[in-house]
Amino acid sequence: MQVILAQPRGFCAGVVRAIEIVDRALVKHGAPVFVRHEIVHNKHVVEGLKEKGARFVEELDEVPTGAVTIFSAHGVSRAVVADASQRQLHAIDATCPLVIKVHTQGRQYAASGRTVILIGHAGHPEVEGTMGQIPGKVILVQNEAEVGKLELPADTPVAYVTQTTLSVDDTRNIIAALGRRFSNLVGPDTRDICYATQNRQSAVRDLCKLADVILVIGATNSSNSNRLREIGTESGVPSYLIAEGSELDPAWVRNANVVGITAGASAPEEMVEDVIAALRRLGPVEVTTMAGREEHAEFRLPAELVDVKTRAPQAAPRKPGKEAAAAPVTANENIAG
Ligand code: 0CM
Ligand code: SF4
Repeated sequence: MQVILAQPRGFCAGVVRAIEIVDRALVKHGAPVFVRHEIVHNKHVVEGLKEKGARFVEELDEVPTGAVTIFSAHGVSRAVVADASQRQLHAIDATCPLVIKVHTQGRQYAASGRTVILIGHAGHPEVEGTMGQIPGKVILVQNEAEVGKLELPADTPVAYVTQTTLSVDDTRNIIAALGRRFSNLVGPDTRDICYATQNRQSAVRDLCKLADVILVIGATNSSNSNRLREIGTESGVPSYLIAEGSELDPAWVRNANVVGITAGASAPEEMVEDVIAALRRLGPVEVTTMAGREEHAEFRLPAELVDVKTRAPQAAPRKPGKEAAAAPVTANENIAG
């Protein structure tokens, strides 16, 4: 069996930064530090941090007054920030800078008097955070059908922003539907979809041309990971989202000559290795990495953690395979500085 690994795959700069923030906060302040929501959507990451003394909560009322509390990479509403301040928590913000960028953009659109539409998935923590960061009413639109149901005059000044981890193709279609519905519409096109999401979607699309089956390593609650599996399925290649090797069903790969593997932005490379080990238990496996885009993004840490040294960094950036071809970085990668 031939295994081809997508390039890029796995951890993005926002995930590396968020995990590093929890690690450094533990060193600086000692255990426990509290984390609101899974720091990123991956149970292996969460369990690793729990072992070091992090405690994960869904709501701030589970956190003792004054405790160190980290907001997850997905961001929080202004109500959560205010609640943390009222409870005198020592809040540290691990929201990805690319999510913060969407918050800022949404606030600017609202301040200019436009009705703001957020394209995203209901119930996702990033959507809850972004809606709660923009003053006034923000209308959530999840698909083209919902655009048709909007009860606003066609000449309403409207602006849209998007969740960072959407399908580029679906989002383009929703934006086109908004363009047909409103005469005065502004927005970032698909540029709110982050570089990591876009790059992993392009890579899996390329992988689909070579593979008989696609395995996406990631969690079922990870939006960007789900989008990778959808692209595989839409390309006509049987595609499965699994967290680790134990979830591999041998029947999926029984007749496959080429298995394509990618990983969501929150999935550790160890889990890719775990899945390859599970494939090896079924028979001989030859592993190669596809040529693809190299990523160099690196996001600054919060000032209070910059000089803190961790004992064992959990999230060292993965070195691309030597087959990977150099390619220019995308625009929003450059905000890393
Ligand atoms: O947003 P999504 O569900 O894809 O989150 P994740 O934790 O799987 O990936 C990293 C991020 C962000 C924001
Ligand atoms: Fe940031 Fe994109 Fe990574 Fe989310 S997936 S943490 S938005 S870089």
